[in-house]
Amino acid sequence: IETSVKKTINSESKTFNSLFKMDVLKGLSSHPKFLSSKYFYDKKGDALFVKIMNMPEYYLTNSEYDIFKNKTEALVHGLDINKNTDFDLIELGAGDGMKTKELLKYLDRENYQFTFIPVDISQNALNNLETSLNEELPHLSIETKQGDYFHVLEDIKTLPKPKVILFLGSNIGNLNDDQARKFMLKLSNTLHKNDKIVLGIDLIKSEDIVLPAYNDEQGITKQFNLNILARMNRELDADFDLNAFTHSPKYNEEEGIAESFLVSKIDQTVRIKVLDMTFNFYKNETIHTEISRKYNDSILEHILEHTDLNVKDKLTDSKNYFADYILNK
Ligand code: AVJ
Repeated sequence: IETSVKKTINSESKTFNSLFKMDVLKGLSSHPKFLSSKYFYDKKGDALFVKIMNMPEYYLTNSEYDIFKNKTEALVHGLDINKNTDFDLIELGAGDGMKTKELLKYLDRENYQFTFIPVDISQNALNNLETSLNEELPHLSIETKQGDYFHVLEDIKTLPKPKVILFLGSNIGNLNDDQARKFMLKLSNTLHKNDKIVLGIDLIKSEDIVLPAYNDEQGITKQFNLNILARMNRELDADFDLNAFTHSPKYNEEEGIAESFLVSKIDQTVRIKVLDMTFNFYKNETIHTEISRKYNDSILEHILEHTDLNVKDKLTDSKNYFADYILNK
């Protein structure tokens, strides 16, 4: 394995690429098989996710946009920012910034002093965001940061100014509760007293609303899920036949947990050249690719239990589908 690992390292993302390899090896050697949803987001995956955010079934983005567009003043009020002090506005998983732009425009108009620091795993998404912000808000001070949330927190910790952290879009929902507790604890420990977090989470609701968001008519979510196989073909020289797998989303309404799987349609063997290995899939075998957790107040309390964070405010959209919580350290 060592030699083939070395051979394929590409200069741009050395560590990332070898992490991908190690994670694929681990996930496809496990029973049941799994792959991390963070690997959806390459250039193709980013574009598919933008399409997802624009689909009628994917209510999450519209609901949170409703809050950012129509409750901007309440949101900024909840953040308790002193207009005379410089602060850092850090967004974890910034994506295309559609919702955040509403907040940025407001802060800009009201003469708040701040630097916007969008963090994303995708350099491609950051480049697109920086370009569009330079056009729309030419005076905005921006510093992009590429990386995994967990790793980026180390850098954020050393920033001296007061901070507002945006963690929107129910991105936290890709973590299971145990991981979310650890993450929020780590996040809390990177903050100073009175720093704020805006945590956007999807609220538990019925299956007839949630499931279509992960199983749209046009099949965009299916392509998004399959992109993880396509990405292994591209980057790890694998030979996955995308037609030999189906997209299978599930939602448990009592727990409020949506999950996505890829299911092998047939008995098959796939070769991943870069790992110098083959993997067997039996008919109907699943690969778990994503969890999209939904929340309520008590689940959130449980996740924040051992942190120094307190819920200061809760803003919801007009349909009560989604909530942005303001947390105070
Ligand atoms: C970006 C993690 C919030 O789980 O709803 C959308 C990703 N996956 N459709 C979500 C996603 C399938 C999304 N998050």
